[in-house]
Amino acid sequence: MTMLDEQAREVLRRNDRGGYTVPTDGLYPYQWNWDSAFAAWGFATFDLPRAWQELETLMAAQWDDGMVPHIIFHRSDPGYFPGPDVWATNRTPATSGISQPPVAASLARLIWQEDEEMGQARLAALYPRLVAWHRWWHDKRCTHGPAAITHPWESGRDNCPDWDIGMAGVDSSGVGEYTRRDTGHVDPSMRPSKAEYDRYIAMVQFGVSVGWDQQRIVAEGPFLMADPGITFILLRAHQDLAVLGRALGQDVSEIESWAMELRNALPLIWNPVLQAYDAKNLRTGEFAGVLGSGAFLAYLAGAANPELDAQLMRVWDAVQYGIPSADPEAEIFDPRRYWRGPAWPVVNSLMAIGLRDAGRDDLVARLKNETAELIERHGFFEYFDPIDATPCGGDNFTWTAAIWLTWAGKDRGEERAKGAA
Ligand code: 9WN
Repeated sequence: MTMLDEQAREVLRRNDRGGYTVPTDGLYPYQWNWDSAFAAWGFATFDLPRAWQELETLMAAQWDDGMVPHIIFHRSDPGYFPGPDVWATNRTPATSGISQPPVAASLARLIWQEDEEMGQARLAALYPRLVAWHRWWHDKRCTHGPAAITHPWESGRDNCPDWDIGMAGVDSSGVGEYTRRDTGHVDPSMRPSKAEYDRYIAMVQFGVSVGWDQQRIVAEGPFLMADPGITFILLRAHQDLAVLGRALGQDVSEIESWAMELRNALPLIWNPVLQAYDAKNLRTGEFAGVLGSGAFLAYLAGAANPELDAQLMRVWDAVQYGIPSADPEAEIFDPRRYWRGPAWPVVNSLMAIGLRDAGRDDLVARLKNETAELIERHGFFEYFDPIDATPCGGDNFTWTAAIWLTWAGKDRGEERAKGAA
């Protein structure tokens, strides 16, 4: 075990709040949905029971309609805004009112593969909840075909340029006064702008005003966009969930039909002008017209094509450390601002799974090497500038540590020795 492996474990242990892990101390003091799934994957490299527990505390917060919220506010903390009082979902424990990328089934499958015998019972207990969550995505959010989001935070790629056209239509004039906390923890120039935050809060206020009624949010809410990122993550997760279901002796035909429907909907998010998958404003039918990491998650769902391959190589070759979250040759590119250009180790790890399945071992090796270098040079930061490797956002970040343990840092010693020989 290397020193970085030990440090990565330490990051997970230190961010452990007893059954759940915070993304990082200070900036994000609660349990976040997809962060927790990655944390579980990380724990699985050295503490399998703790890995299952992370997924259990996440899925225990599931709503009656199947939705798994994006934040679970186990203990109130004034260091984060918007907190439980702003979301006002009237749940115990308190939660936000939106969801996040459904990576849990895919990562549960990877964890279970490490723990087939002992993990079977824990998987069996989680399985119905995972199915209910996937059904929620299918029934409530795939009504237009691809997966739709009702708030940019649902995408996990919060302020990426994909959402700009949808955000432009959000009226934030009545949002009122509030104090942000995020800009007190990290460099404000890296965080979303005040105008963006006003709109984020206006969307939360709309959810509160309709009692978080999904049907009304989808039909009348201020924002509804098709997200290529979630579409591909969900498609992959449906397939992984079906594998888990079969292993548990369940009938998975319903899950298979969701996957088939979603795959058939992919042409709806292919933008022929952009020559790539693209986000779409479902209120107007307009494409976002920007290329970002959501499109490249197509690899995860086995949905890439030669045009997308060419785009991937173009944006990747334009930076030193892949894969940028937005097109470096586009005007909107901002290498250090959340999701508007930086490289995110956690997204790289998902793409690597897809590239590996596509037999692109050369690209997987390159991506792994570049991701590992970022972490070796600067530590477990939330994300990085893809041009000069500047570490950005929060430090001692759970998902970056998890990615080190599960992928980027795996066999790193031997690989470096081979490279030097
Ligand atoms: C809002 C926790 C989360 C991640 C998201 C990331 C950021 C929150 C924020 O942090 O979002 O959910 O306040 O900026 O964009 O992907 O899950 O790490």
